[in-house]
Amino acid sequence: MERQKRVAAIHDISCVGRCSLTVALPILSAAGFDTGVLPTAVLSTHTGGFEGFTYRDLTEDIEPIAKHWQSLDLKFDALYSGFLGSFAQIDLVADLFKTFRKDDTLVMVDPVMADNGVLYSVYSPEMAKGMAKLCSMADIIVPNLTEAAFMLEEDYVGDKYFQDYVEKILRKLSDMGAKKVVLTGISFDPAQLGAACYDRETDQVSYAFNERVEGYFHGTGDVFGSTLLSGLLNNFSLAEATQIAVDYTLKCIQLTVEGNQERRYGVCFERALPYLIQKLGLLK
Ligand code: PXL
Repeated sequence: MERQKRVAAIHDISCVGRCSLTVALPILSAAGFDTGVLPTAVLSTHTGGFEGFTYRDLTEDIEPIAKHWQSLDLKFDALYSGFLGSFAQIDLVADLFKTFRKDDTLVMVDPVMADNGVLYSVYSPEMAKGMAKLCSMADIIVPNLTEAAFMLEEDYVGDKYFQDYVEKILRKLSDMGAKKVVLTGISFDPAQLGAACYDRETDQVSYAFNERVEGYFHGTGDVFGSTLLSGLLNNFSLAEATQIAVDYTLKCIQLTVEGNQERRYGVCFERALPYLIQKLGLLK
């Protein structure tokens, strides 16, 4: 067997309601990677759709975990951050990137903090400045349009925009520092939903779309991000990996709707894993 790639996934654990680590870990593992986790917070459920969730901020654990990993001389092929437990974690995760980034390490930041024009309830607007700083250190960033607007300090345009707006936003996001940008939740036609990609090295913009299923599906940003990373680490191009992520996310949503599952528990991504493994060319 060739050397197995190792990933560090830096997200919260929401104990119930599939998102963040309960999605990233199984997807990256199924895609063939040795996936380590660095939990940023432990919540009894995610914050969207449940009342009274518990919230344990694990800020104090990040440095000791990173120190121990350093003492083991651990090497990571990818560092993938998502939902952070506190504003203070921005600097700690930035330090972790500095420590563990080697020449061929892929650093992916999903600036998880907002959707549909609003910040998640646990965050204040300063988080956007912090996330912009973290994004400036990444090779690839995966914001949605709301997160992009917050980081660029622009108004959120909702669903009223055209291609020139998306391409301007992609370039502005890349000006912050990341060579590759994937903007999620893009739609120019009510029947289609997908993502826009920008590769600064080639100055190329590309789009990946598939059918839109009406409604809000919790945790799909994490399904998308984990799948995108799985594609990139399996040597697909940015455009190919983005299309795989769009297609797999749609499959997960379709299974959830067909199975008439309660939306706040997240999407049935487990049932679609065989489809993903096939798309990634891992079935020999
Ligand atoms: O899927 C994003 C996410 C991650 N983690 C927590 C969340 C959310 C979205 O609401 O609440 C705790």
